[in-house]
Amino acid sequence: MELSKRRFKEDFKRMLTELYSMDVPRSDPAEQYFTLGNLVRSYSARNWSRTNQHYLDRKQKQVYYFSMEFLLGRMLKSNLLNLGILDTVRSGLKELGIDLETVAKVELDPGLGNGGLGRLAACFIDSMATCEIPGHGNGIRFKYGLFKQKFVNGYQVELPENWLQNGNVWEIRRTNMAVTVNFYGKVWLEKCPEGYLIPHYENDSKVLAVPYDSPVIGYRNETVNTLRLWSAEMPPQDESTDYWSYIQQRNRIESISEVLYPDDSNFEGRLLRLKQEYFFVSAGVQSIIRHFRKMNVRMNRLAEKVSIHINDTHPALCVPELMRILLDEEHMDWEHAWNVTVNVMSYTNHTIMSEALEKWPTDMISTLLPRIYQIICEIDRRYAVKMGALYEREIIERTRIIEGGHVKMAHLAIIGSHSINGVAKLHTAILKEKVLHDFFLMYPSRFNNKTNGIAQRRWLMLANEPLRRMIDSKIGSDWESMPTELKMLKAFRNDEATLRDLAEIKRINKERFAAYVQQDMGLTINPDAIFDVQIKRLHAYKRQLLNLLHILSLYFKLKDNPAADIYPRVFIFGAKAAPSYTYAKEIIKLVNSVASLINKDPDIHDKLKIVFVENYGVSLAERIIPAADVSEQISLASKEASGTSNMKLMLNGAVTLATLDGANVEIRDRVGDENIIIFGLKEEEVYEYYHNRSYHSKSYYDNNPVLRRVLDALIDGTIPGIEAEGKDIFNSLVLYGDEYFVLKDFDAYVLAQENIDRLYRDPLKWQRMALINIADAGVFSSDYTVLQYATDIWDVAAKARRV
Ligand code: 26V
Repeated sequence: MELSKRRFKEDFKRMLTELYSMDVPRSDPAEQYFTLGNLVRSYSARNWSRTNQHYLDRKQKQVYYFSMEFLLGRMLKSNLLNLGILDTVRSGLKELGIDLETVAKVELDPGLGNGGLGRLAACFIDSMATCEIPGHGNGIRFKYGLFKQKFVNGYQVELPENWLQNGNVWEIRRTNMAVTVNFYGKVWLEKCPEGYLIPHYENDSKVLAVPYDSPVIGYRNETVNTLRLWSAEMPPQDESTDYWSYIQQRNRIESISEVLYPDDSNFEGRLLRLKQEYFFVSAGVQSIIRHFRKMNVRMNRLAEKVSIHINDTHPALCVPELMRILLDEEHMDWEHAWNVTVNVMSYTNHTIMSEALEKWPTDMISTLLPRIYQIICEIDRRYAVKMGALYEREIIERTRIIEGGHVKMAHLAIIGSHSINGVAKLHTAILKEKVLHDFFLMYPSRFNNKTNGIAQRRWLMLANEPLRRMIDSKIGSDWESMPTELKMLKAFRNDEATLRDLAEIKRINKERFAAYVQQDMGLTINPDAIFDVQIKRLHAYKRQLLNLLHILSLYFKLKDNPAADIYPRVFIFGAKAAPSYTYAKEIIKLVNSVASLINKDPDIHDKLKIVFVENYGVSLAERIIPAADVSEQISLASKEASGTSNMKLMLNGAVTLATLDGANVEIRDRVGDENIIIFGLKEEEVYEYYHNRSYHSKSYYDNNPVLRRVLDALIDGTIPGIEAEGKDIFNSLVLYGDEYFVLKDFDAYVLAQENIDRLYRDPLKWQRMALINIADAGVFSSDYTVLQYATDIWDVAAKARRV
């Protein structure tokens, strides 16, 4: 938008007076933040309503991205950037004596997600608005986001994250668009005079779903899409309701949108979680249908106008919910309704970890959602009949939705969708060949790959302004809307001045992070050291342990020979563990204990430091990623569906140290073997070991003296404070089979790390690698990813210029 500095300052002062009866000199950062937020909203208001009107007038097909999680991060600067007024506002505020950074920090980071899946959803809605795809987010307005992590004596402690405590400037409560969601009760079908079967409900319990809409502002265009998050409330009561039972019932209802479940690794069949899933699915689908009716198009053409995307299986109940509406409210016959439903739905799989797959007990679903359960049974029955005529019985048994007293949500999503995608080439291949092979045989054309992406606006333009300026000065700013243009940077691969600039920028970012660590943790780190970064959820398959065992091996090397030639390193970890995931929490304690041992050891000087940041999330990622030299992507091959921090780190000039897993494979294909460090078992080898049961971790302990010494340190008192944890971890690796091949990959990892040490000593060579990584990161923009979804899956129009 066009905005002069003068007008901005006037607007700002006026808004500050209107909202707070306050003038600039006396106002505090919180007042300034809310003033600015309101101003941004008012600037985007007209385009928001125009966008909606435009979609409706042209009856354009709409995409609804259903996701339990949207891990947005702070929105102030992102919205200013997308409106094209970041610089004007920053300098206008400066003239008023206000620092934008101070103001931006007032915003509480809305952590409405666990990790990759939720952050992907946030990048996608940003990219859909930017690419002018009519696409909106649909989710839950959790009162509490993912827990706040504290370390107490090295242990993770979880605290509530009350992100709404000061209000949320971005949202609009739309009471008039509330819908009712039904739970429990009895249901039976009766034939009505027109011949339809009509469901009758008795004793059901109703929840009011109230939408809160936030604008999703496209980058420098006129598109403003919507993120709709639902809040559970008590429906209006009649006067006879008893006061105390009212309060009790209200608490029960409001608990539905109270808190995000923090387990991304282990499925637990919690009733409240099932309520959450149906709650936002039913509210979302109902509101879509309500909106669709305004278009005056017949319901059997729904799929021409609406696409619903199921982000992982959490919203898989979209399938029976849409069926319910089409059958019970629109009186469509089953075949037509099913045809419409399958054409509307598409599904993304985000994990092959079997323990994360959702399986709900049938009695839980039938009690909580009686009508939905009937419909699921009928979908399952018809599936078995139809496919039973074509395929062997075993295949049908393995692929049915209801089996062994459970409803398998992935099967429901697959059978009910016209498209099923994985999130990186390797992941999709594993789905087709292994995990979902039966389904692939039956529905080969439904399967497709959509490699994940990231929003370069947040992860480069906002997080790394020095780098953005440098890139602009070298190749202009076209890359900002066409990220593959970053490849033009390669023209500078042998330009020493550019490579030195790049080093200088990295240095500035490292100093900035070091200052934060000093201030926040009281820990001094040396910006000349290699900053080696592993930031992601704590999970055994991601192998933070492998990283730690290597650190211990360096530690012992230095203890034996303080003069050993090790390039100084700062190892940076950021990770939350699911509160019930004991093993992951033990690893946190171990890393913290090793950190306090090494960081305090005078023999080590400045050669090794470990920084384990507390409460890793989007805001911390924005500080750490620009300061990273090395990106640790060391999951056991086949286990990480894609990874997205790998993309963010390469975009900021870190060199990737990786196994051939997830999107690392595609990163390698882009940058070439010279610009990435690959090590470790390959996916086929992992499957071969599984197949032959031929991996025996203990022999690595027995036969490798370096490894043995490192592992013994877990149990011999070398590391203070980890008795129980050290023993459990030692046992899991040495005695209980080492499920994720940590010991097997140890040597290869150590060699790869030695290679990093060597490469880093040649600054120009290193910076050239960094440059190539930045230049090749453009394809991993989520702009391209959503455009592929738009064309291949959703069949919606996008803005041609960006293709
Ligand atoms: C799963 C569950 C299961 C139990 C209940 C709570 C809960 C919450 C979240 C999840 C999601 C786990 C799957 C996930 O986050 N996958 C990650 O998705 C990223 C985006 O596609 C991908 O880059 C990561 O490799 C993948 O681990």
